[in-house]
Amino acid sequence: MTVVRIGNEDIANALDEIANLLEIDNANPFRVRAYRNAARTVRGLGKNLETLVQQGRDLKSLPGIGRDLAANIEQMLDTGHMAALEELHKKFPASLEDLLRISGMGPKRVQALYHQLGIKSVPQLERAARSGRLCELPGFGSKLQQQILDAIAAQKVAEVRWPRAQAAMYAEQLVGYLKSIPGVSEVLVTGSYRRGKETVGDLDILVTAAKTDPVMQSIIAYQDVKQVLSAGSTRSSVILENGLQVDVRAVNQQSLGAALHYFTGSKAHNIQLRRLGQKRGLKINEYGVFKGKRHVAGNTEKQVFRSVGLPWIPPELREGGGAIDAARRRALPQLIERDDLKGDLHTHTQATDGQATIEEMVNAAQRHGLRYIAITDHSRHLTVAHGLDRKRLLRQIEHIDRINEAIKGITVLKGIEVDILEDGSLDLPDAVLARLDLVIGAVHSRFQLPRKKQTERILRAMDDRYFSMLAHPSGRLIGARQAYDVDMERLVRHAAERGCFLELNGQPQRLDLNDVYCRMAQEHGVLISINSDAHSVAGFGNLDHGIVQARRGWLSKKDVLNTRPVNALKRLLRQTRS
Ligand code: DGT
Ligand code: CA
Ligand code: CA
Repeated sequence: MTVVRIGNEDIANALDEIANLLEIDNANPFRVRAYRNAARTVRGLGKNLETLVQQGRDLKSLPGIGRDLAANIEQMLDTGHMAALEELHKKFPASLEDLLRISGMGPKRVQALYHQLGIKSVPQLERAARSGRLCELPGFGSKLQQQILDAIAAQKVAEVRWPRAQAAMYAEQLVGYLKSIPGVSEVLVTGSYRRGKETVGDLDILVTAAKTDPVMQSIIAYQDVKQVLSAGSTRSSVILENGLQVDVRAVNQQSLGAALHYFTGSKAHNIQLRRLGQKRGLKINEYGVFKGKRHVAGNTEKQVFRSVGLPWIPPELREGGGAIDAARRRALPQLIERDDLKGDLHTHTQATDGQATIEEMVNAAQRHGLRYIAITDHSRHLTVAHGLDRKRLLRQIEHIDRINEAIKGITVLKGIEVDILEDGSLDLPDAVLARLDLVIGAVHSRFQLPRKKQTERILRAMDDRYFSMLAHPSGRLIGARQAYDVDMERLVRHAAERGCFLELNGQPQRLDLNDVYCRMAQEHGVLISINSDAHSVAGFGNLDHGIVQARRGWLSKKDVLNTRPVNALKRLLRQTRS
């Protein structure tokens, strides 16, 4: 019951990372070796460093651990971070460490690639290898070049992550199945899924039951299981037919809150919280909160947080990035919820590439509790979607006017998703755009423009007098297409100065703005619109995904444009034109 998960591995990893980055930095080889030796010592220790420190043991007495290293380790035990590592992180792009994870790539090789060819990321390495440029480097022959390409290909297969919405379908089925097992009371999905990450590596499911054996037997017998990785009395791992891994753990009721907290993670968050516990003489693990051997809390998550003097932190914020600090200062945001949304500002109809009529979309929006909906079909440049030209758009405008006269309880706004052309101009003349309530600009072509050109293209589009909002601002499609190269901070700043809005597109493959850029927009006071981009009546479900991403971006109701009542919204839209 009272086993502690020891952070030795975390510490050793940090020390190794420092050694790698120092080596890339051409640091003194003795220093590099000191970090590597220390990592090895920590790994082979056989005793929990955390416990040693608690017992007052001097870390300097360990082989290969001098004063500086001891201080580094104690700092990590204390705060969850090592300042020495953070300094190095500032110096090198994070993507450099991805290079080190490619099999066969040590720090020496990465150092050569980085300093001599300016290669900083796996895609850059792949391009260089394909073009044969790697052979220019001393020590890099054509054989190694091919090995690198093979390793990159293998890594792509191994690192499949699942879009959350896709994993959700499997999670829901499995949860239903587990709930139907006699004796099972709670079935909860934890891990990155519960934190709302846009992709998940695997599913982590927590079950409470009177008896755990039948649960474990049932999971292995689940019809969709392809392979059993491990099967124990309280924990099993299986792989489903589609390749998705599922870890199932059974716990007893008095540990439920502690287990839910632990397996929700993130790991970085768990480490930070455990530190807080230690300062109060508490041990926090997946079984509970302990004072000595006494179980003092753990039935509910709230209790776990309360044991360290904190309010409950929403899972979406548990990434180890400042939520605990905010909680301590009682400054956690009141995160936005689905019911806060009053309308949807990005939808498509049969007129272009949608599947439903305007009327059908409006009815569906009403069924989803919305008070306004903007019809924003594509513009003529997007020929694959049969984009609207001036004449067809004017006809749609009249049609919407007639619908608004006839309908009650919902307002239909007239809009367009207009292509931003390569030179930054919009795909329809201002005289037509002026007739609309809102104009959403979007990039659908020339994704490969260099950063400067791409950025200036979009800035110029924003400057159009009738531009209201930038759709899916980075253009990425999760698992399929990288974001185009653009200076997002400049876009955000410009939106703030220009007084226009940014979209958080709720399509599960887009979810773009991502969490980081949501926070950036919020800091600059740019309102974000959470839109479904629905292409059918079923598409309004995307709003739920958008909300999860917005919560990960720390957004509250006030930060989101379409939480405003229709009159306030119309005023804000008009202001973008003044
Ligand atoms: P994923 O599956 O890659 O999308 O990310 P997670 O966060 O679901 O990670 P996973 O499935 O490896 O583990 C689930 C949770 O269990 C994780 O968020 C925190 C907790 N956990 C796992 N390993 C450790 C560990 O070594 N130390 C601590 N403190 N927590 C851990
Ligand atoms: Ca997981
Ligand atoms: Ca897992």
